[in-house]
Amino acid sequence: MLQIPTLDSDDLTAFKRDGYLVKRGAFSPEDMQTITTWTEELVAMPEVSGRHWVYHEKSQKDGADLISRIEKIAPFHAGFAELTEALKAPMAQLLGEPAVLFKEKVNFKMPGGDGFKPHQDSQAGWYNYADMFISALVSIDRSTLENGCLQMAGGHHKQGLKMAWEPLSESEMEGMEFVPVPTEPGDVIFFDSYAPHSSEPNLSDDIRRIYYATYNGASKGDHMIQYYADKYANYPPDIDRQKDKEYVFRV
Ligand SMILES: O=C(O)CCC(=O)C(=O)O
Ligand SMILES: [Fe+2]
Repeated sequence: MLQIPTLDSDDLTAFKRDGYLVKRGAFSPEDMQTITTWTEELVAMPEVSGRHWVYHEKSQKDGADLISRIEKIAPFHAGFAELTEALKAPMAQLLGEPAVLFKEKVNFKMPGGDGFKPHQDSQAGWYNYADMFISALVSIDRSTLENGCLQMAGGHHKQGLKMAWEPLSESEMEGMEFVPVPTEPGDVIFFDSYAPHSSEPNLSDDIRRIYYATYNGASKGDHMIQYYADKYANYPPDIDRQKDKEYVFRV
């Protein structure tokens, strides 16, 4: 059984103020060994239609094919399903009500994996489902500035949604300072779906795997099935793509 992370009142205060919270050592080294093994199992699972969703990218270093991301994991892996359960308690503390899972993924960011332009996660159409989500970032590997750790602009979540389906513009970013938040295995960053963040490509030689699980308050409903159905229609996993169609990652 994984340990259940618990937040204290200082954590809740920091989350309200900054729009994110770094909980160091939320999972023990033993739990992280287990989660790392699960992640290896996930990569080894056959990439077939109708299961977990695998997305690839071209290396920024040499154009080689890399796995960039695997989504929709917990329905097909009991270990990750347990992890989504373990995160519900701290999520409920932050949401002030029981937490319902919305979506989850692993961003692999292999050596050569690309970064992410500054954005708010709600910009990716999440506002169609609920007005507020919180994500937990579980650091599987160490993340550093060199391998593309998250960078957060604290305190700007209170301004709500900027332009949908576009990264943040220069004018929207005026007054924002993006600060690198390196993490060690077992650290968890909880962040609000309006908290601006970005990351650099991984030009180092180290893999940077991060698990993300996103939740909304139970009073806002259970949207996971509909979210995945809508996303499938617009941005299906690579295995289900039509050859002659172009799919654009927007935010
Ligand atoms: O994993 C990263 O570097 C950032 C990912 C991110 O912000 C996202 O997937 O929305
Ligand atoms: Fe994001």
